[in-house]
Amino acid sequence: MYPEKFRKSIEAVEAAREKNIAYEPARMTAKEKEDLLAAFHPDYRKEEFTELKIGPNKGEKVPHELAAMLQAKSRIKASDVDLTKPDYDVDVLVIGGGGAGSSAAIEAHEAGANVMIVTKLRIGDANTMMAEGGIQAADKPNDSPATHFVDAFGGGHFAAKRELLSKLVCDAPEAIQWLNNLGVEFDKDENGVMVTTHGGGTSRKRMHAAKDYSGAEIMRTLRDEVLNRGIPVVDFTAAIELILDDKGNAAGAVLMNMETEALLVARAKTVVIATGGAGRMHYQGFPTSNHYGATADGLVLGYRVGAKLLYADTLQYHPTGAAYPAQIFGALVTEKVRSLGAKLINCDGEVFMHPLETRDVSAASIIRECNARGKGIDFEEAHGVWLDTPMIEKIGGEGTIERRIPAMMRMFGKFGIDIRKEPILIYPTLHYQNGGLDINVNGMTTNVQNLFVAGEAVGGIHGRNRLMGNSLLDIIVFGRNAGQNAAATYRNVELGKLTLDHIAAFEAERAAAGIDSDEVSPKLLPNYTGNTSGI
Ligand code: MEZ
Repeated sequence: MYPEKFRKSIEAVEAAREKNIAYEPARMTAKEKEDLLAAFHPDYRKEEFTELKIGPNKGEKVPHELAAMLQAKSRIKASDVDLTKPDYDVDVLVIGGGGAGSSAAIEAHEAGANVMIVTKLRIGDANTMMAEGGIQAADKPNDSPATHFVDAFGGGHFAAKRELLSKLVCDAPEAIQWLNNLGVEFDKDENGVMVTTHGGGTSRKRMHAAKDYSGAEIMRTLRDEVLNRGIPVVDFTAAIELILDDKGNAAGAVLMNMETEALLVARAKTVVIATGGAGRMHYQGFPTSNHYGATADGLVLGYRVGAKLLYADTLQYHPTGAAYPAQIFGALVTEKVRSLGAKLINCDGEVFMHPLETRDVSAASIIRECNARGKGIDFEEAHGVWLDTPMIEKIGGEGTIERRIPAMMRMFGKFGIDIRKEPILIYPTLHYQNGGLDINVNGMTTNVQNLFVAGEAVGGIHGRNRLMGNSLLDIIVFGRNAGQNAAATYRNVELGKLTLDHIAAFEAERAAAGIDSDEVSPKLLPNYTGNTSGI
């Protein structure tokens, strides 16, 4: 239920609805996009970034909050654990129990490796679970991986590592079949053909979905597969430091029981970091669509042993986070809502942009509408612009919302907002880290041997902006890839003596750079105590 004072603006949206449905807003030119991003996208706010003083990316800019974690102290000293008596001894250690970690574990297991998953929460507590709108794959007759590549490369500002993006799009059709065979219930028509839609920046309809809970459906299936195979999952246990051997290669991790804080040692011939994203870092004070554990842990673990980061200065703000009511502030309002026809409308009932521009451009455009043009809804309770969901029913026919985006209908329905009849208020929300650890096409970090990375902790697959549905795709393609390659690698690994010498070396670097903060990392969980801002 909206407060009475929102009414006047809602009436303006209603009055203009028919006209706005018919109106086809122009796409922005490349120059218009560039200028818009420079002026309004949060990645361009210089004061929100700082130069790293130590580590492999010394001199590069990252958000203040990330710099604090990357340059923080370890949670332990080397003498806190006995590396000669490992609690676990495996071929492949997967850190993270989301979609990427599960896919890696399944493939490593399939290849005969002794694999174990360790996760600080439970298997499935991950951004995968939160993904709604779908997963891209060019598997229709009018589409091709080459077209998919062109869309994603342009959408990412031509910055993606070509070989990674190429693998992503070429392996996509097979990834969909793999998921389908595992039991993912994709939306299909009466002939059993998968239904696909557009996303922002896609030139073909290639978004495969399970209604608007695609990630939950994929995660459910992967989790079942992990458990059915009997792959050990050590939950509520965080990796807090990587272990190297005396050759400088990855050789396991120090683990911490989240309840008792007891330390454990996992020795491994290969390690896969699949720790996910960073929304709970709340960069620049933004709310987030991410799950509770998204605190950039993998980036910290990798960085401290010398693994390089790529594009850690670029984040994705999903254009449509829920802005009202407060209980769901920042929650994801899937891009599929716009794919199905809903347009973004300002407080005067005007369409101010094409609804399917790429995400960075859409977010910047919404921020401009609210902050520079004074055309946002701006009340004490909330600010943002309208997403005119009733358009969907008018375009697709009665029942479209319930059939295609039932979770969205339910989320708002709980607060007395019937999205079939009333628009919803949205504002950008922190959604995805475009940057992460730098890998080669085998999924191994470019400079630490036997250390693999998959999923949102990787940088460079999407360049400086990711298109919708390419993240669910990358967790599958690069999760499987990491698992397969870790399994192929471990057979030739002869582990040397395990060491945590890098902790003291990092501490010395901190001291030499004059860093004396007492903060420790990885962060593991957000700290909301004493925070009055609501995030
Ligand atoms: O890829 C995503 O981030 C995604 C599918 C999100 C969404 O809008 O549903």
